[in-house]
Amino acid sequence: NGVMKLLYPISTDSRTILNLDGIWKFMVENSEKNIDVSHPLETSDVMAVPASFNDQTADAKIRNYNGYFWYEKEFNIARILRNERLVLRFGSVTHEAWVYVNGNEVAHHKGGFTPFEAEINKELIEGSNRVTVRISNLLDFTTLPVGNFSETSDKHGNKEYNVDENFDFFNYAGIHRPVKIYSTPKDYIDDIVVTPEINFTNNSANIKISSKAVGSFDDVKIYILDAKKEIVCECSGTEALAKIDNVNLWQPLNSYMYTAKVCGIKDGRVIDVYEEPFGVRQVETKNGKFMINERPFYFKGFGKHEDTYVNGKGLNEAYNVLDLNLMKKMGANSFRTSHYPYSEEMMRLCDQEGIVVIDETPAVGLMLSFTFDVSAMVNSSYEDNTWKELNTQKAHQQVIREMIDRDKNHACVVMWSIANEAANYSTGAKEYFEPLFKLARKLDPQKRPCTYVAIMMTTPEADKCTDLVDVIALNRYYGWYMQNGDLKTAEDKTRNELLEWQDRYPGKPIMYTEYGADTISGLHSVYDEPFSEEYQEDYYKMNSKVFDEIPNFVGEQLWNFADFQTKFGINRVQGNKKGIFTRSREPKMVARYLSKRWNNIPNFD
Ligand code: BDP
Repeated sequence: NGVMKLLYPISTDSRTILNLDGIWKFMVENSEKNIDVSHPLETSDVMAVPASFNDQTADAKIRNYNGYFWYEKEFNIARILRNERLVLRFGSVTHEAWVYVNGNEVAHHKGGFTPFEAEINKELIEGSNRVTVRISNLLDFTTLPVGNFSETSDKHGNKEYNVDENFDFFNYAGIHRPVKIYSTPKDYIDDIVVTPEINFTNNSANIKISSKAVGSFDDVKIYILDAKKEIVCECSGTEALAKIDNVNLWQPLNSYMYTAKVCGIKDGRVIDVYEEPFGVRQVETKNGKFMINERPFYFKGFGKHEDTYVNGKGLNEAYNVLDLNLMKKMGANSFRTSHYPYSEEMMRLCDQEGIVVIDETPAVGLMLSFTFDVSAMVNSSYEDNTWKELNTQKAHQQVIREMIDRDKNHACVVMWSIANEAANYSTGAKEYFEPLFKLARKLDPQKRPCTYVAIMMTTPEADKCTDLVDVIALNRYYGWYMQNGDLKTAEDKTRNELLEWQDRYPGKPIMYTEYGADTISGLHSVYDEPFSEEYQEDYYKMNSKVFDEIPNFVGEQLWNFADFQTKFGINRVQGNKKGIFTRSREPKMVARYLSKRWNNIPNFD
């Protein structure tokens, strides 16, 4: 029941997959009517899965609904599979889910961006089966992301829930990622941890492969396959060590993927087989540089969202492929999974394509008061009560655990982002973040660098926890939210701040994880006014110029790859318009400038 270490479902000689994606029944919960899970849902509404429900409806009430809602689907299991272990798995359900099979609860999971699963053999019956999911999209001060929650009642006295997002993206919800039933034998491989260690002088690598098996195997045998699926070497045991000579490294935009084929063996027979892809690469920070395979890497790319028309935050693989192709065409090499872990399908694609990823938790909105006035914050005892009023520590530990559990073997992941724009300037921030960084560093078998992404007001003087981060990752909007329209002053501010960071922390690499300007595609101005395509281009040119002057500056990830949906607000015209591409991925004018710039900056210094 609930969370486990989760291998991505694949089919092998010992495993198969049934796909439950498609059309599901849908209904919002109505407090007047009790829902009896022992009977099929009484509704004629439907929703496609995987996708958010919000943009599939023509009903404004459903589109903006906050509360509990239900999905249901019927399925059959062929007799031939009944003796296998059968696991029902959700790639993600946003934000909390209770899962029933034929009316019996099999799983409960809170957290909208990580997978969960349950064995369902006991609940299955002959003939038609029913999977029912109750979902909540509510957010409050205990959840991640953080939402401002309130309860009211309608004119009949029925409860109504309100969630005001404490963050800048629409609170899309539903069954966002694939739903599968996969089979394994009764004795099975449960988890695989791959830790490569490169010997650069003789061009070889030691690969540590720890496998966790459930049930009894006499032995675990591992074959390392190269990209052509030919055996490179073999080893055995639950703690195995493989040595690859003449190793092909995983490099940014030059991916090479190996496979660890792990076989559980009993009485001389292979009972379970699992194939885990992995890349061989090393990351570390050193002397103000971000090193990949012992060379100083320069991040070029984006903060993104999982956000497309109609699908909302639901998996959209065509857009994933297009987005990576647009990135490569622009000379970008990386992105951040702002502001939550992205689909496993996207992570596997990035491994394959050599796209470098900063993997971020859903910790966004950890800031309860907002002002651009930093003058008070430089006081070391400044306190805005965020860390007294929020109660997210438990959820935060869980999302770190689940993100690292899921993504630990991905070569594309080079850094963990523990949070986006928290109140790091407020008293209590250090006490809040210290255990979280410790946890992430303990859990990650590859010991990747860790950071948090720091909001504007966290200047070098105001930030209370910079010593926790391996990379100083800054979100800065000089020339947009501040000095709007005045790029000359913005340039001075940008330069002064970056130089100050470098002065104070000469050993730490510095990068921008956000900078951008809202731009309405097609809006032009001879006066370079804000919101015009001309202003966006000038804004980026100004920033580029300063970046190139700072020796410890290791990367630029702008905000945002594409326009995206947000809640309504007077600062948002049909969403956030800071995209370099529109929401449908048409380039704005600035794409040409950036593309030229990035295609001329090598991936390594
Ligand atoms: C930052 C946030 C990001 C917003 C962006 C903006 O990290 O989610 O979308 O600024 O305002 O505060 O465009």
